[in-house]
Amino acid sequence: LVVGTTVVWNAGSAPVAAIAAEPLQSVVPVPASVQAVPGAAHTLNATTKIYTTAAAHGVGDHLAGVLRPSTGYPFPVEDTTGTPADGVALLIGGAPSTVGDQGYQLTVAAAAITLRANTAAGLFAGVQTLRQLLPGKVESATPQTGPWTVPGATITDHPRFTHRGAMLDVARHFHPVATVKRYLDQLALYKVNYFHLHLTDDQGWRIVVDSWPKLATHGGSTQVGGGPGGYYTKAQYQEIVAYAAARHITVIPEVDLPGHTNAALASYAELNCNGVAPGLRTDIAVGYSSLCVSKDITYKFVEDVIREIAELTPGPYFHIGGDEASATTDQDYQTFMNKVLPLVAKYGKKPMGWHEFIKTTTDTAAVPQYWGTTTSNAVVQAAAARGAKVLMSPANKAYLDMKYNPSTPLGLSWAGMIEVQDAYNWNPGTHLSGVPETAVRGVEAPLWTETIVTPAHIDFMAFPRLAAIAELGWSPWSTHNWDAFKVRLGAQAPRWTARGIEFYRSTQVPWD
Ligand code: TNX
Repeated sequence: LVVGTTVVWNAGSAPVAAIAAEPLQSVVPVPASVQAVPGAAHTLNATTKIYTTAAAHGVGDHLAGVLRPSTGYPFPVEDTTGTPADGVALLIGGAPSTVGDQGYQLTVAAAAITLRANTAAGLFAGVQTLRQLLPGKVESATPQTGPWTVPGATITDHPRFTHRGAMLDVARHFHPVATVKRYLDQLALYKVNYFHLHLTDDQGWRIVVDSWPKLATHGGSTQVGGGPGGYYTKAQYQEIVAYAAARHITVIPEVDLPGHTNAALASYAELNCNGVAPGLRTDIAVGYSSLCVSKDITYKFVEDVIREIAELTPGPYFHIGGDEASATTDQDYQTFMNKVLPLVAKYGKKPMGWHEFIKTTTDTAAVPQYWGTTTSNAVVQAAAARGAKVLMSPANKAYLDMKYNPSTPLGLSWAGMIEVQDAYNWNPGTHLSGVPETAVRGVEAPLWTETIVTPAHIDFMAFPRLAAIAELGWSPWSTHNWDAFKVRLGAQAPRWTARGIEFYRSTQVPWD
């Protein structure tokens, strides 16, 4: 039996080990190496302590926060400088160098559980694996009955790609802070480490910009379908950034430019070439709006917006959109990006954008996000050849807003139907011709929200496909196997149910 990249059981011990160690086979994303250690299971109890290296105290608090509600145990978190002989130890240092700066080594023995990593981020990833080695009901918000037994094992793990992302569109339908936090909690469990927040679009502007206050108060006052919309105050945006950071997730803010800007154009007449503000829009058309490339005030506006949002954003990236600018001429698009990309750098950020924008720059630090539906793209290929790193979000594979099948009640279908197996069966490292694995930064699963209104809608579209994309981003390609994956995925069901995640019960998956 092969789990991860390591052969674990010999035939003689198979029946017993298979029962005792079953959770070892169901971790998503599958770890690089899993070795069962029969007889070394560890059971958490009311006296179990969590010990941490001081610099990882926050990871210890996170683990305790996961375990306390369902177990009812106190799980005190104590700093340590040694190697504790009991409890759960989260230690920075002593991990094999192969785990790098995001991986970890988890050792489960009868006396103690020891997690080692080179960074707090690595420990955090290891904690997500540990969670999944416990029964799914550990995710419950209310006390459950144990035993809380973790199978004996040594797991050595690190990600395939540095960037595992998810995007939420809060512009088409506004999603309040509580909904975003709920999604961040779900993302963390699958080792997603970047959260792309699509803050502005034709139908809504969702963040306060002090120097342009009507963006939020007017531009944020409606949404698709005509509901009341909404926006984040700066404090609320910072609350999201901090909540993400506590889960080792970096926020990438997106201000979509120069198209997808009707909400801004409706808020300030002077941003329009004709000086007339259009009305707010609540339909789902695309490609009709553009900032006025020839006006100086456009760049004052863009600079103010970038400066104010960059100031609130500790992460290194600022996403400038750049997609579907059909109302902007090619020359204007180039002119616009020539002025705007340096502004991103001026405020200390690296530009990321939907892949079209990469034709306007040779800066190899700029990150094109591929969202096309074909397997070759000349502009992206040329960027990769120059040394740019591509973020892969092919719409016909990675878009969480596409319907699963023709009877899916939510979602769009312009890029096709995406069943769970479709979401899983592609290789980010070979998908685009001329964009080899070494030119791929990672993967992102975007969730556009033209039809997505509630947290339950997010759950239904993201689960189970988010888990498939997360595994493509984390697990070594050598582990890629649909028949094995669908069983691991099916084993997530009790976990999702315990968390209140209303997932799509695809008939492709043998749900537990
Ligand atoms: C295309 S993909 C868009 C979005 C829509 C999405 C709907 C991309 C970069 N732009 O504006 O919301 O399709 O699936």
